[in-house]
Amino acid sequence: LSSRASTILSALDILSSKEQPGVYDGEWKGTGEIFESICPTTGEVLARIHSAEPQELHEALDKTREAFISFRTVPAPQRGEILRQIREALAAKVFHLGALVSLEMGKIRTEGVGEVQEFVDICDYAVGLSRMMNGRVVASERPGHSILEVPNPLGVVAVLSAFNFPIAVYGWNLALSLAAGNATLWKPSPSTPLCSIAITKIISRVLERNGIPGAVAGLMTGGKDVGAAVVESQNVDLVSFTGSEAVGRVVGKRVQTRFGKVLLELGGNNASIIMPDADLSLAVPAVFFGAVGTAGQRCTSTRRLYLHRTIAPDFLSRLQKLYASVRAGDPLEDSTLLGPLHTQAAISIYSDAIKHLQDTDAEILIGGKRYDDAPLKNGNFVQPTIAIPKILDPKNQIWSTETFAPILNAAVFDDIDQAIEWNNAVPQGLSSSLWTRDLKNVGKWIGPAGSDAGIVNVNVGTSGAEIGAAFGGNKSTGWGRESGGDAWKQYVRWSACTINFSDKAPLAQGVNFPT
Ligand code: UN1
Repeated sequence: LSSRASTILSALDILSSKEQPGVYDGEWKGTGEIFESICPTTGEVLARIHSAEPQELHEALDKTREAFISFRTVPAPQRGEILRQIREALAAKVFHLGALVSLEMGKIRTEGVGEVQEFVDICDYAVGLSRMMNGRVVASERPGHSILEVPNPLGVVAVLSAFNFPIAVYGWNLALSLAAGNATLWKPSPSTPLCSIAITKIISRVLERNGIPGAVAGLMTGGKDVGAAVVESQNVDLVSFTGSEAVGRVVGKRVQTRFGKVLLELGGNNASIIMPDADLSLAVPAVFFGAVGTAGQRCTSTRRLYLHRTIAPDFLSRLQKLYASVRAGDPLEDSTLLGPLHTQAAISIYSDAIKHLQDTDAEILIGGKRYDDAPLKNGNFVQPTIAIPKILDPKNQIWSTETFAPILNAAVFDDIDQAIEWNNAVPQGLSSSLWTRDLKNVGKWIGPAGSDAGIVNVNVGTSGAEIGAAFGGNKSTGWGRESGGDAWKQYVRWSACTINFSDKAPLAQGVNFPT
């Protein structure tokens, strides 16, 4: 193993070269199939992880349920105190954890640290929440009666997370789930097991110190079979899934079939719209970050760019200059802006999309190829690309599919209504961004005839949302909301409790039923 990899792994207490267990339910175990964690920058195998075999899987699910039974009676502010300690433990390791994200997932250093910061932030939020998960007192129509709406812990929450945010998305779920009094079982992407092991080790130590069962924050690495077993388990009350639309459709149906709760964060296919009065000195760098940041592998990445005709040539020439200056390389180096794609398979997805653009006579303004000189050719590096498709039909696959790679398709419009129509014409509805100084445009954009997305920004790019507002999208993005806002309300079970403290027992609606 390279020395920088060993340094990062040993700082996080992970056995580098050895095979190691990838299941935690109070104890570390795993004697199932072996998964490799492969560095996308160099191709080196970072570790081999044993996933769960079926018996271990069932045991872990049972232990998670038992952990819930004991944890649900811990008062919410005490759960908040545990979250505060988790926050401190994560903050103490933020740079090493960020480096591990860069090493294993491939995003650049500042973004790796940034996603660990999201976990720290949501812990802060959830500490406060632990004293604010309020129910309501509702006025009863009957004398001497009161109605309470009471939030109670829900049960077991399974989090199935994706490779692109191997730490933050689990953080959003765990923090709310733990504040709400649930036990959480994490099934991470099989290609980022080390991130999940490092985080689970940190959290399990805090739980242990507080005498809380480890299975309150369990881990279950593995592939499709393990994911399917978790999704189908009657032991799991809420499945929070982040991933592709195709898999999300299956997960949604399966959970619904057994009447479980589901929270879906699926594809994004996000547009930025640039009006003639936009401040281009802000808009151009924002589109650059949105499209090239994380090598185009955020759900919130900018994939479509709609430019008003009057500013289109100027905008594109400025954007091209930034693209030409991009420094591709090792994501752990401070000067790098562009890391690799996460897997080799993603290179084919990128190449197929470029080929389809070429076959349909799109103009490729810049990019379109792999980096095939050493050392970049050892990793999964592709050039960020701007294309002007000939085809303008938003239903065409060029515009309607989410390609998880740094390809930005641009088109010119004359009228804001046209741009909003294009923005909304795709199946997905995660993030969107309008650049203008005109209040009339803003009003339209955020109103009923505006953007049909969960994130509707003005003079802010499509990616990089803060944790305070609810995060999620409409339509084929799955309608899920995580993180801030009212998202916590999904992690509890609500009871409407009518209490009679009078000497009579009247029926509602004045119904008379004499005995
Ligand atoms: C994702 O890509 O799955 O808003 C999450 C953002 C990040 C989270 C992205 N805070 O881009």
